[in-house]
Amino acid sequence: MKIYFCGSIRGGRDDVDLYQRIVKKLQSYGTVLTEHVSSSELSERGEDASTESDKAIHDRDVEWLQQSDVVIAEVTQPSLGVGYELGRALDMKKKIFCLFRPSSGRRLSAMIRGADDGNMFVVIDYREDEVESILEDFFNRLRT
Ligand code: 6IA
Repeated sequence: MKIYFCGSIRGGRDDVDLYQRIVKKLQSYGTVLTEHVSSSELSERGEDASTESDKAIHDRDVEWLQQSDVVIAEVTQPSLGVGYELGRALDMKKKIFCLFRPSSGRRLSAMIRGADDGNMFVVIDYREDEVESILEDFFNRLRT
């Protein structure tokens, strides 16, 4: 299974440790195409000295999105890129699972919460300590 993971990069890297936990768990279910999203070397200001152009990043990510079987997004840290990916993925009719932590004190965008159709696009509120079990439930349900 090819898994596309979305998490904030230029939107802010506060949750990068959690992204690492998510990616590690996702790797037990398939190939994570966007493993770099959880890299602690990737900062919001681009201090990783990446030589890739924004166009190359965009085009490659859209290509990976097309190839993916499922899209998992951590949406607590607001990110334009993640919102854009989710809109594109919805249009591509991908199975989408968004994870949001109310304990952040934020309110999730209505354009993400309101896209939940209980089937192809699902948003779930969770606590950090339950992230692995939330993902287990999601993948178990996918198989049935
Ligand atoms: O707007 P954001 O940067 O927060 O968007 C984050 C989302 O867009 C992630 O889910 C990624 O899949 C995608 N994305 C954004 N920037 C990159 C990137 N390099 N490499 C790969 N995917 C990306 C950014 C380079 C830079 C900070 C050195």
